[in-house]
This record gives sequence, structure tokens and C-alpha cells, in this order.
Amino acid sequence: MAKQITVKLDPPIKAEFVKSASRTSECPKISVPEFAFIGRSNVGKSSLINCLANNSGLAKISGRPGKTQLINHFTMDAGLWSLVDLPGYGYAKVSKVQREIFSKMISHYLKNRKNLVNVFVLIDGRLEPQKKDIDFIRNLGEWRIPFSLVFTKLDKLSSSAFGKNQAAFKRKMLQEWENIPPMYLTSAETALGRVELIESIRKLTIELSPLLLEEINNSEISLG
Ligand SMILES: Nc1nc2c(ncn2[C@@H]2O[C@H](COP(=O)(O)OP(=O)(O)OP(=O)(O)O)[C@@H](O)[C@H]2O)c(=O)[nH]1
Ligand SMILES: [Mg+2]
Repeated sequence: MAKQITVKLDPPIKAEFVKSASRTSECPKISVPEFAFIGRSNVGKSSLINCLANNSGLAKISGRPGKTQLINHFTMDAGLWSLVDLPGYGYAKVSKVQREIFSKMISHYLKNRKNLVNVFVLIDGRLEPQKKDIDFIRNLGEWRIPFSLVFTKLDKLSSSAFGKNQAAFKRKMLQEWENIPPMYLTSAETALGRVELIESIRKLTIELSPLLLEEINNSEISLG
């Protein structure tokens, strides 16, 4: 029988910063379902995490791209699930060497983190499909990592302008994917999409927790 999920957003979701790691082996040794936010620099990953947590000081935000440089872990819903803020990919203004380091750090984390359940790829809703996003999503497919798409900054454009961008993004994806993944429409400014995102993460957490725990307990490989 399907479980009933009750979403209580008031009082706000209990969120706390845990630690920043520069490599997967330094990530917290935890077995709760983990969700990661990824996307190009400045797309609004840290802002959306703060919006979910209803705490503007939780993740560091900056108008300058490249603010988040480490794998930042937050425990959510008083430790029921974990949320990760990753550095942005493809930021042109950092050196090639630094970009390579970020890219290796991100891909190693994504491919090796045992309790990672789903990756939320953030896409700037104001833009037409960007090659860097499409390329990154292709990598996720090759690595067989489940993902959803989260369009950000929707407060900054009209719904018809966004509708065009979203349709173009879908068309682009359908050139190489059979299905379109779940999509969320968000704004960290207005909290659009906050309830939907939290609801689906909580659903997945509840569905997956026992399975995930069993898998991790049966695994010889430690987390990290
Ligand atoms: N209007 C508006 N501005 C936003 C929204 N989300 C983020 N911003 C702004 O966009 C800029 C970048 O936000 P961040 O949350 O730091 O972006 P990020 O993806 O974490 O960036 P990096 O850590 O550099 O990869 C900041 O100036 C935010 O205030 C949104 O939904 N609406
Ligand atoms: Mg950030």
C-alpha cells in the first residue's frame, strides 16, 4: 500500500551545515539518502538550498560565479536526508587547471558516493539550451546517475518567455534521450517550486531509506 507522506513546511525544514569536503573520501560517513544540486556557476544552487531550508545564511551565495568550491554537506529534516551543494561546472574565468580539478572532484563524487540517490541539475530558466548543460547531462546518462532538471530564476522572466526556453530544452534533450526527466520550475526569490521539490525528495527518502540501508550494510565498501 502506498505510504502517506505529510509535508510540514511550517515550522521550516530543520537544516544544518555539516562539512565541506575537497574529495569524496572526506565526505561525511553517513547512510541516509543524499541529493546533490549541480549546475553551471551562478545558476542559483546555493540560493535554492537556502530557499529549501528557509535560511538565507546556510549556503554561501555570491553574485560572482565560482563561489562554491567544495562539496558542501547539509543535513536536512533533522538528519533524515542529506543535501549537497556542489561547485558549478564550466566556469570560464577560473584557470584550465582549476576547472579540471573541479571537474574531477565532481565526477568522482557523483560516480562513487554510495548513498547518492538523485542529482538535481539546475538550469537557468532565462537561457536557451546551453551546450555545457546538455554535455553534463549526457555524462550523467553515461554514468547511469538518476537526475531531475530544476529550472531556476523564474521570477526574472515572463511565463511565455520561459515556456519557449523550456520547450527548446525538451526538444534538445529528445534528440538524444528517449524520455524527459522530472522537471521543477523554481525561484529562490519567490520560493516557487519549494514545496514540490521538498515533497519529492521526502517521498524518495521514505521509499529508499530501508533499501539503501540494506545495500550499504551488505556492501564491503565503506562510504566515501
Ligand atoms: N532573481 C533571482 N536571483 C537569483 C535566484 N537564485 C539565485 N539568484 C542570484 O544569482 C546569483 C548566484 O546565486 P548562487 O546561489 O550563489 O549561485 P551558485 O549556483 O551557487 O553559484 P556558484 O557557487 O558560483 O557555482 C546571486 O546573486 C543570487 O542572488 C533566483 O531564483 N532569482
Ligand atoms: Mg554556490
